[in-house]
Amino acid sequence: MNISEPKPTQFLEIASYDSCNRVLIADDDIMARKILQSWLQNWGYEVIVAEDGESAWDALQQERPPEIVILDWMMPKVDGVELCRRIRDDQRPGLYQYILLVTSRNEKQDVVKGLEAGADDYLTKPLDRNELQARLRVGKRILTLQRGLVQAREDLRFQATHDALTGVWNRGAVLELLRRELGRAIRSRVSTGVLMLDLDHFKQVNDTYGHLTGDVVLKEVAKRMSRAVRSYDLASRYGGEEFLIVLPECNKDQIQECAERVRSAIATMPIAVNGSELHVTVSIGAAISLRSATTETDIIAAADAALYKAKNNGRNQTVLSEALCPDSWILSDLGSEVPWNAMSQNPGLHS
Ligand code: GH3
Ligand code: MG
Ligand code: MG
Repeated sequence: MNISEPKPTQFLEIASYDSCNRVLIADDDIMARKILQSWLQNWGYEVIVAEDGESAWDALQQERPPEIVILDWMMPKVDGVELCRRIRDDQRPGLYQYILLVTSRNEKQDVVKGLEAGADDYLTKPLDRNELQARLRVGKRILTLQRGLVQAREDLRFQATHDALTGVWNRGAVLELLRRELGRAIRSRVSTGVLMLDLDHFKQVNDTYGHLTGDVVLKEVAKRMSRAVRSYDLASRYGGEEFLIVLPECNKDQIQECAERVRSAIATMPIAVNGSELHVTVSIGAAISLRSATTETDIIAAADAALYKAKNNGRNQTVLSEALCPDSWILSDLGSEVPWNAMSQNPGLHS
């Protein structure tokens, strides 16, 4: 996933806090349905009605399903208890539905059966208008609390895996993603590319303009880098002023193109900060995994060594590692081969 302007909610679909207003009424008794519908509409709920368990289930399959469900115990096809079970078995993470089971029975074991099937609350017919209204408010309160907890958990998960300054993946997360990607690549017989970027003479930016300006530059570099890669590439901050990009299913052509896109996206336009225009460049070390086992340590070491060469060659350029890619190795699964000397025809690219 390329995260150019990340938001925690990209992790998980979580219904917004104020949206616990959609209610599904499932009841085979037309009069009961009509009365409930008119009460709920008067209280400001958006109402969806279903006349049996099967159509209630269909109504719950829509992309934005109702948040509160009022289910009649006795219904043809699929009864309320069975529907409760289905809803709970199929629960999407972050999209909890509050279920009120309604029945004319009131024996203790029925209450237990309903709650064990997944109902949150239980009402007996004939319904009392005020009691129903109060219980719906309880439902909304529970839903709001539940969503707040899920949101907080997702925010924490986001913070644990993303860099606080730039919003791209952090080092720990990208190393794990790279490890998984390399494993997947071996199974699917494809190659993974890695770009290690380091800002050129960045210390001078801090020394001349201050640390805060340096931070703005880092953010802008992360943004440009993220925009320059494919949607399924993984852009990360590896440390200080170093960034790592993982390119799943990548061949020599693609890594060359991608590195050049990233390099020029950063070098071509100066970065405007507090009235100054800063010309920033990056050096890039590139490496592609072998189709036999390549560990994340190996590929990063190869990209690092290539980055070192790029710095020594004069910076603002890419060097593609030969450590993991001997000439004899051909990416036949992935399309065309590029001779090594083709890399040096581009002024920004060297091998
Ligand atoms: P080279 O071209 O050889 O990479 O030179 P350089 O100046 O970029 O490299 P050096 O390693 O000497 O300096 C890196 C600088 O990056 C020093 C450090 O203060 C700065 N830096 C690291 N992390 C941050 C950060 O989060 N914010 C800011 N503003 N600066 C940072
Ligand atoms: Mg550095
Ligand atoms: Mg540097």
